Amino acid sequence: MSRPILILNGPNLNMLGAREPEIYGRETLADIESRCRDRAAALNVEIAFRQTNSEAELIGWIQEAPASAAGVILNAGAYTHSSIAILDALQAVDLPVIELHLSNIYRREPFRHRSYVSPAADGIICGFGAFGYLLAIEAMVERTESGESG
Ligand code: CA2
Repeated sequence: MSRPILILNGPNLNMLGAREPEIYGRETLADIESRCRDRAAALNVEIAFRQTNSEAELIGWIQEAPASAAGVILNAGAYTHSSIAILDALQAVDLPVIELHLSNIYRREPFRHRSYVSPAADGIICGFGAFGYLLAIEAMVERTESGESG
């Protein structure tokens, strides 16, 4: 069995569906996970889907990824805009990384325009809501199964 794609979600994403539906949509994170599992099954790949509000836990999962995962899809939430520690962790990991956001961070407040994740990402998907998670899985499967690196 091949290694799972690790889908990591950062702070406050456990609140999805509860507030700000005009920005983040009405689906809960559990709804999104369910859609991801359906898409992964259709593509015949495994996923591990996680959320934490802790920067340290997110970094720990990134550090452990090479031992168990095929690639990392990361919605780092607000840590995207603040965490050099997450950037350092990602840069130490020799795996494909896709940066993911529900919203188009470049159409929002200026402080969201800077991403500390992007320099470590193979690609970025943002602005497509929950559908972006499915796009990211497709892109990761294409990247890992074709053996592309650049
Ligand atoms: O668009 C995204 O996916 C973000 O990563 C979401 C983060 C935000 O800080 C980033 O700039 C962009 C915030 C997630 C918090 O979501 C909530 C949803 C409902 C209620 C409260 C927070």
